[in-house]
Amino acid sequence: MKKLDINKKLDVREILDDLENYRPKRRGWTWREKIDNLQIGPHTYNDCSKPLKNSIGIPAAVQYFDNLDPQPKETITTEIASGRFEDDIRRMRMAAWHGADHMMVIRTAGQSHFDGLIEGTPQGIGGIPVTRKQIRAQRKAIDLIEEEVGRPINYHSYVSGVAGPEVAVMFAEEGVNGAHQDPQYNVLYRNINMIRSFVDAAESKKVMAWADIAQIDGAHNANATARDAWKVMPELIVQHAINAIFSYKAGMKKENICLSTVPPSASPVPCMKYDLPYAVALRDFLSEYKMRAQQNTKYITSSSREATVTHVMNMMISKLTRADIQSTITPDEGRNVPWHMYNIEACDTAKQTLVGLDGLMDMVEIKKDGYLPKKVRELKERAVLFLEELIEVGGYFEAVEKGFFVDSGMYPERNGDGIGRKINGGIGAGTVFERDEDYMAPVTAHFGYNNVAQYDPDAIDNPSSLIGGCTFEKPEKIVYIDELDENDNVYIRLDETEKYRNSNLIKPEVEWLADGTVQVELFLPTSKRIAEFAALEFAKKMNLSDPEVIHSEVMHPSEGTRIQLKGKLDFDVDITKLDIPPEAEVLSDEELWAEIERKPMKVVAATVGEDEHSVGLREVIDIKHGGIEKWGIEVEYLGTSCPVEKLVDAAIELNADAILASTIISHDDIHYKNMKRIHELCVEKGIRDKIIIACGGTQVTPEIAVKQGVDAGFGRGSKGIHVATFLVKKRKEMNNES
Ligand code: B12
Repeated sequence: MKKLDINKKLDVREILDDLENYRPKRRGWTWREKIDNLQIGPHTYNDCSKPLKNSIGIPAAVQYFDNLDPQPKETITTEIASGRFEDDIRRMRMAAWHGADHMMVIRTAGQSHFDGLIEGTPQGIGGIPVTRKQIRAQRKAIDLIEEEVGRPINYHSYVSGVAGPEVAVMFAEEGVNGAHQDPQYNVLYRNINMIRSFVDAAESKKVMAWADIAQIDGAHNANATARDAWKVMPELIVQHAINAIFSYKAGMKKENICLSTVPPSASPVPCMKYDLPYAVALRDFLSEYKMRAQQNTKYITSSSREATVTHVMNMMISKLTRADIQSTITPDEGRNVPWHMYNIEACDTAKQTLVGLDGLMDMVEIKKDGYLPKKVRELKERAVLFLEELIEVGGYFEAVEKGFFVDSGMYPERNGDGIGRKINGGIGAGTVFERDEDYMAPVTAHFGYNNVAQYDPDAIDNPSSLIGGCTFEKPEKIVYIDELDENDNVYIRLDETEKYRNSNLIKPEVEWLADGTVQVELFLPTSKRIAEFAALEFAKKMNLSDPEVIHSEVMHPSEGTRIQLKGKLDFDVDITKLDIPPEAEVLSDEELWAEIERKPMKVVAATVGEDEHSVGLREVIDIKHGGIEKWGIEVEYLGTSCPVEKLVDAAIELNADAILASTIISHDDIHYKNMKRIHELCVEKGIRDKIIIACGGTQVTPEIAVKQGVDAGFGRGSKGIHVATFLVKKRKEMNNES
């Protein structure tokens, strides 16, 4: 497989082909290439990076700005977790086109407790089982996708759990570029023994340093766990500091150590007052490290709107305090396993916001007196005191045992509800042994005492030379294990959905190919509980199976409730059987000029009814906007709020070839009623077979317009060239000219 074809779907079977021999293109993390004073069209950007070769801008870019798609300088992360790597790959391709260059693959529930690597391609829950085959397949696909979009893409997963070092080695071998690694996470949230966790972490970090893998820590989980997330701010700083300095001492470059920082609070609390001082304090203390800003998820609900606003508010803080990586959390995180389109929405939200805030820091600055610096100072003092007390009680392990961490009191206040772990307890307790005097491992990037000199003093700096190179230098030594489970593997899943793979048949999907899931939105004029049950009834009558209400929001206790529900469709559509009218071809400038010169054309135009909207019509007629006057068509413009009778009479009086009516307001289908009336008037006045009628407006669907009796309808995004082409062709057709 050499290159992706933009017009073709990514073929997962081709990716799997010869995977055994696939080697990643490169190692290590890549930052975006910032361009100072980037000029795109008439705009100058201060904080943007090199544009993409192929991309899709936000909807307004596509509609109004000729796909203007500036890329912010921050790396944009998308987290993908459908549990099927083959479907995640397709989502990654879409996300890359929308600006993501950091693909974070979540791993399956329970993998942290696997003391070894998993192989094959089993399906996961809440993520994929991170196996060599799945990783290699995704890396291979991303290698192709990055060429398609024209920017390196960082591939990321997790080096945690009891198999941390094994996973780190596999990641180094397979060209993974970023990883979560923080022993505190294992201890606090996975109950893995602390000694084992820290020893494993040293080894993992050393391997990651060799592979130039960027690391993200796990501190943010404290505010996702604590009841009042803003109260753990001093502890968060301490957790970041512990992992950062540990990583540095294990050999990582500071620029590869990224702090996972999340604004701890969210509206309706006055979140800026908590989150900004916290972010400033963290940056002040740990200024040499990189910041990966994630959205607050603690207070996320099933409202995708609310989640999006939180995301945008959080990005304001990212901007004010220089985040290097902007993670995106999908706005549907609070209601389902994220769906394709919500990953894309989140990437677009990040891109739109960061581009929108371009240049902000050249215009404003963080205040140096008043509330903010006072609060920053206070947080720093609390963090320092926390760290001092931790040392006083005997160190990190003792502090964890005493329940110092994830306590819901604002330090030094304590609520006694922290997560306590025993130094000798937890998974993997008692599995750490001191290395023997003559211990030796002939491998690259190994942490700690490794008595190589006993075999060859010249190999001290390169222990793997003793065996002619380890898998890092000699990838051919990697043992590639293919499928182990004959019932749970990618080929079975591909076969099950084969009918929909590169075929004529399509089904809606949100996560997995042909999963059939759709979302329906309803407003029901009743109370919440009744609405939720009534909605399920409507869903059943719409033939949706497995209906489930995924979001409900009270508009008023008795007046009404907004419901979003999901359900499944069990039928498909054959795209070859669709009756799709051909897309209208446009004539060239020369053809249009020649035709109008051969036979001049006159039209009358107006916005009809009680409608004052003129912009759309002017857009399609004015020469200055590329309207039909450009090709010499003579336009008699009658203005806005023009009665339809006046328009038709004017057409008769001026002996016009066509009537152009704009009708923007669409309440109670007034736009279609106006069209119908124009057609009828022309019939009544005996000119219908001699005159062309074209109508347009924001809410106009061409097919429905034609059903009103007019000759053509033009909706949003229409251009003068479309209208001129139509007029010329239609006149020829009416005059039987070829
Ligand atoms: Co207003 N307005 N507005 N508005 N307005 C909107 C259109 C909208 C959709 C806003 C909303 O509520 N969602 C509603 C209409 C709702 C509906 O019925 N579907 C709306 C309303 C309700 C009003 C008011 C009634 C509000 C009020 O006071 N109660 C009043 C109108 C009063 C009145 O008409 N008597 C009102 C007023 C205004 C002002 C502020 C005055 C301006 C209009 C200024 C002006 O035109 N001189 C106004 C605007 C600008 C808009 C807005 C923001 C943009 C419309 C626009 O210019 N779009 C829209 C919201 C929106 O759509 N973003 C609301 C840009 C043009 C280029 O796009 O109109 O779709 P377009 O035109 C394209 C195509 O549709 C097509 O080609 C065009 C180019 O691609 N086309 C064609 C259009 N006409 C024709 C005709 C022909 C012959 C052809 C071939 C093609």
